[in-house]
Formats: sequence, structure tokens, C-alpha cells
Amino acid sequence: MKKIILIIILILLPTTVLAAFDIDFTSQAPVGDWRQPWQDACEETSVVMVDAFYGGYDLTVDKSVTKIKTVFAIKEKFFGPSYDETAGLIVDMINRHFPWESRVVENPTLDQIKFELDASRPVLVPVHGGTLNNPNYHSGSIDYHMIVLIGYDDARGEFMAHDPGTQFGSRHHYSYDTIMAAMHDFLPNDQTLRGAKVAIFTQPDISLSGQTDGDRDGLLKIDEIRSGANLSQADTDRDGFLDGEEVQQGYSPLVAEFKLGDNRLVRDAATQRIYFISGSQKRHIQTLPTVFSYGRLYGAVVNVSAKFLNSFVDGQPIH
Ligand SMILES: [Ca+2]
Ligand SMILES: [Ca+2]
Repeated sequence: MKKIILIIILILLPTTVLAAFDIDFTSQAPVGDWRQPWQDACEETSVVMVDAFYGGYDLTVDKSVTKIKTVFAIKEKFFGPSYDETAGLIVDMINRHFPWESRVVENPTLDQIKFELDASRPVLVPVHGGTLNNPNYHSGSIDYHMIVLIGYDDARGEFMAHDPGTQFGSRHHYSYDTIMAAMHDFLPNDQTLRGAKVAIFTQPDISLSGQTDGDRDGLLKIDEIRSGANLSQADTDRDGFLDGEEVQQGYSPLVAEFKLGDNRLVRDAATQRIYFISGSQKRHIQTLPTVFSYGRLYGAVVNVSAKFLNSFVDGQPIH
């Protein structure tokens, strides 16, 4: 009987409660070291959480460390060294160097933010840290900070946030009023309380930013993603040729094809046929067991372009 009453109560509970969508959390100090640069890694970490969500990868401790460091490196390489950034700069970095995109929204309303969360699109919010009044913060007086909104609960009037500023920041609840009051863009010299009211809306498709070329290698973001090249490395395979040059001429920007050397197993990326490269010849390997036995001798199979394969003459097929 008790069970039935409980079920009835559960059914009668208000249905405005929205569970946050599933998005991995990491603090900005994944291994618990809160010294620099981790102390100021809130933007990088917030971006990484959204990147993991849209990219479908898990934020293990190792992965979090690697990815946060990668964001630091991208920022320093293309935007110069600094610890804190405005929303405009973060959006620019995301749009040029990440396979999703974002935009600054000025004076966002509660409804606008909830609309994004309803559509499972995380919202990055630059905040005045002190106004959040989170008792778990490592350091007492925080000026600038950034968090990720991942859901809301209308019955309680609360947002759910992944707050990288504490190891207990997963699905932290902040009232609507707290978030709207704390929302401020970064201003230097501890002036963030005077910063503009902005949020960073995100989306997985790249309709606005697909034509950017953040690493200036002649290959647009949309084509970098299509070919699997690195959005922040102009020469992904480090063979001396820019990604854009290679794709334009039909080569793979991912493999330094002419540095592979002799006696290698390669796969035609288009036809999936596997060849043994020897001297000036390419020899088609026609059976799977042969591929395996050659693989034991000559190592992994590397995907190459048709253009590269065409530089070899056809030798005797291998059975
Ligand atoms: Ca590019
Ligand atoms: Ca290259």
C-alpha cells in the first residue's frame, strides 16, 4: 500500500522539474592542484566540458588535463598569453578552433536561457565569482569566473550548473536570481562587477563559423572537420605542407605520406583496398589472412590518398 501511495505522490509532483542533460563534469583542477595555471582555468575548463558533450568523449582525469592544456595552448598561440578573457574572445576562439560554435548574447532573459537548455545546448556564463557565494570555493574572494548551465528547475526557481571552481561543482544548484545577478563579462583589475550582462550560447552545428580558417592553413573549418585535420595545426601531419595545400592537391593532411618509407601497408581511403608498398610498386593484398600475416611483419595499415597511391605502379597482387 505504501508503495502505491508513493507512486501516486510521484505522479502528482509538478512536472516542471527538468533534469539536466547528461554532460561530464571536471573541476578546473582535475588532479587537485589549484595553483596556476589551474587557478585561472575556469574558461578553458568550461569550454572543455561543452567540447566533451558535443564531441561525445568522457572527461576522465587524464583527458581533462590534456584537453584543458590544449585550450591553454590554442589561446596562447592564436590570442596571446593571459589568464582571463572576455566572452567575445572566448567565442572567437571556439568558433575558429572547435568543431562546434557559439555566440555572445547580450542581456539574455531567463526564457532565452531556458529555451537553450530545453534544446540540450549548454550555456556558458561569465560571472562575478563572489556573487555566486559558493561555500565550496577554494579561494575566498573571486572576481571573474565562468560556469556552464546544464539545466533548470522551475519548481525551485534554480539553474543546475557545472561549476569548475570547486571539486564539488557537478550539478550545483544556483537560484535564477543568483545567476542573473552574478552574470558579468570579464573586466580587468577586479572590475568584473561592472562587466556587461552576457551569456555564451552554444550549438553543435557550424552554420555560422564553418567558413573560418583559424589556423590560417587554407583549409576552412568545415573542410578541416570533414577531412579530420586539426583545427589549430596548420600542418597536421608535420610534413612541411599546409593542410589546405594537401587537400587541394588530393593528398591526405593527416599522414606524411611521402615519409612512410618502404615496405609499408597502406589503405586507399576511398576504396578501402589494402596495398603493400615496395620500391616503386604498390601490390594489392587480396585476402584478409594475408593482410593479417603482412601486418605482423610490417605493422599497422595507414590510410592514404588516391593521389599518393597513383605515384606507384601496380605490381603483382598478393594472394
Ligand atoms: Ca584551417
Ligand atoms: Ca601537412
